[in-house]
Amino acid sequence: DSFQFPRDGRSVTQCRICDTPIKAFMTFGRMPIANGFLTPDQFPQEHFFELAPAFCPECGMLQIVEQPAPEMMFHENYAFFSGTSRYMQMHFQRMAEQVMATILAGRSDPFVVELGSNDGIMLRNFAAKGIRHLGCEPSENVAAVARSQGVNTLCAFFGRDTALKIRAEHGPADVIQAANVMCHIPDLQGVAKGVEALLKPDGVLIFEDPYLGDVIEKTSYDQIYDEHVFVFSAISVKNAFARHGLDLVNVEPQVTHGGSMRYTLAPKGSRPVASAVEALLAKEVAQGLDKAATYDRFRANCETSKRELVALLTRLKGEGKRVVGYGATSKSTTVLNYTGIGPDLIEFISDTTPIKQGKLTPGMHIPVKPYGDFTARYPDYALLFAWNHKAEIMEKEDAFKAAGGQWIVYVPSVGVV
Ligand code: JHZ
Repeated sequence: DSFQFPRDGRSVTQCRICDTPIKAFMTFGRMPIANGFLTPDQFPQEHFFELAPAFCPECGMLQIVEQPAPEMMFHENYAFFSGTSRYMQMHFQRMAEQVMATILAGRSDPFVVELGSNDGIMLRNFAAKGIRHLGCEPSENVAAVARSQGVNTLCAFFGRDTALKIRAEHGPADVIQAANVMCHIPDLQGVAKGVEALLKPDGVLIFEDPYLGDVIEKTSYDQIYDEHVFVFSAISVKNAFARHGLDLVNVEPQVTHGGSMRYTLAPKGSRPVASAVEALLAKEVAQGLDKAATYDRFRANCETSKRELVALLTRLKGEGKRVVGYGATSKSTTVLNYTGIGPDLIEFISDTTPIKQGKLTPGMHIPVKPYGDFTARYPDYALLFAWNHKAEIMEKEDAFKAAGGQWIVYVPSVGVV
């Protein structure tokens, strides 16, 4: 048994969705809180848990065995602000426009609720059109930013109680949305019950998250960290929500976050099921997402990726090259702690988020510095931890290339580009 770390009581031996016994197919080892950027005086209190994914052979849900308590991850010092990417701002604007043009079209005084609304990056588009909306966001600091921009925000975790409270105050919702949030919530059943309580009979639930098919295809194992308790597929989403009277009625692939899927669900029988749903379910079976052997291959691919990244950085260090990280992402916490790459191999990580700057990365304690430190003295190599924002970043980093700088990537494989 590879589990050598104390549990905090939130680990499971049964699938969180269907109670089937599950067992981790690999371990990424000792892991800190992915967004737990810290100062040296906090080192003694740093929390670690074992990051180990498991696959449920019954309902197909990929999940981590142990997840730290939600309050350890989402609080008044939450470090991730959605608005840090300009492309993501455009993505959510388009998503909001699509919802307004389709589901909300012709409805009088519709009401939109978003779970995990962060700094209001999505809801501000509804607010700007005077549409009734409410964000439900447990991290007070990001919620405050949303409010300051005119986005109505309730600081709370979402479940049946919160849903009933919202309904009593605002009435039922036409649309409930969530982007990069649903896969964070261990009590998916509780969310489904909340949705049941809040949604109109002709309403829809729309959410998107990093997609398991992409994670497997690209060995993007860094999508697995404390906040991501689940990595969804159409198979697992369909099964999980069918238990709560919701049909999966549409699926739309997204390029965001390294490959995501947008799922639309509706009360049973209330809407036709798009042909894309059957097509994706068949594709997932062809890709083997429903088979345990697929995850054994994934583990082997992770081990190769780890070996190659450590070898590359070790070689560059031997050659006296300067290597700096680009984007102190949540994902990088898994990469750094799994590979054991620390400040000896990476001088610092550049990040535009003020709350992360001047701190050290969780676990491996690499300094995080403002973007200006990157441009002031370009390194020989920049390791692209924010690889999901590659298009946006490449567009603005011509000068780094022109100065002879090179990019190190590790998804879909380790290399220099
Ligand atoms: P980014 C977070 O994951 C956490 P992360 C969360 N669990 C989740 O699911 C996704 O978001 C949605 C910086 N940056 O988006 C900003 C630059 O410095 O990959 C961010 O700190 N320069 C909720 O943390 C980080 O990189 C830039 O030009 O993995 C990107 O983080 C850009 C574009 C970003 O999410």
